[in-house]
Amino acid sequence: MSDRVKTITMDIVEAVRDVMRKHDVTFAEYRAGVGHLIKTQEAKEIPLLLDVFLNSTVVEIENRQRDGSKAAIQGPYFREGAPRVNDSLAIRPEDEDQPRMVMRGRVTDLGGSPVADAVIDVWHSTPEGRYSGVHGNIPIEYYRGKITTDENGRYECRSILPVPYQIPNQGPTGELLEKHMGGHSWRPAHIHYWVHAEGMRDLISQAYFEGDKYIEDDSCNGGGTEFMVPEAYEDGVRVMEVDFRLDPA
Ligand code: MBD
Ligand code: FE
Repeated sequence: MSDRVKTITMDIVEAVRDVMRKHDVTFAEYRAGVGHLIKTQEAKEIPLLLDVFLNSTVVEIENRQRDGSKAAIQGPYFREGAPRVNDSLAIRPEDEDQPRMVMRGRVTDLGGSPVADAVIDVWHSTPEGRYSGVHGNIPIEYYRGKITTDENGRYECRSILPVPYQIPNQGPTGELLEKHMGGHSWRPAHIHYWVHAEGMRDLISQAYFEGDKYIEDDSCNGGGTEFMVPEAYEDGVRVMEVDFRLDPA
């Protein structure tokens, strides 16, 4: 028995009841809502549906307790067990011609001292906006990896350049956003990060690319320009310089 589970569950139920009363929800509408959830379950989109609407709220709560770099939404497509990588993520043979980026930066503590041996899980989508190990049968080793910081807290790793990204919109989540709510299902192109280091608080973050029109019109409420990286190139390769300042554990 958990008081917290009980209290939060009852508060959720009461909040939903208030909404139903406010809008005089009918039995038919109630049944339609249940039907939508059943479809979402059948399409395995419950993580997607919840993250579209609620992931950003967990982030907001978590960020009240952080003095260092702020967290960003994680999305539903992190997977355990990505390979350790050195200078590049694995690139699919069919993506060899895609433009490249280099991800680099420094991990420090709140005082600015380097954090060596931090492990940064990075993951991003394919050019068609799909994630390995999740969609279709893209092998999980592509566009995911664990990068380790050196003795100066620095990391550097290459990959292809992500592009603006549409969350899977052929299922019930897309139907809700587009057809029933008149919105869209786009997100800015993004890189996901999950930084782990001994004695430090984990940090889940993201980076966006300056110039992307979905940064401030994100179907997932992804934090906007706070996570935008200025446009810079080195030998024609987009440089994504992102530093992480970690709170203590
Ligand atoms: C994603 O790739 C994502 O990053 C988020 C936040 C939601 C859905 C899909
Ligand atoms: Fe994502």
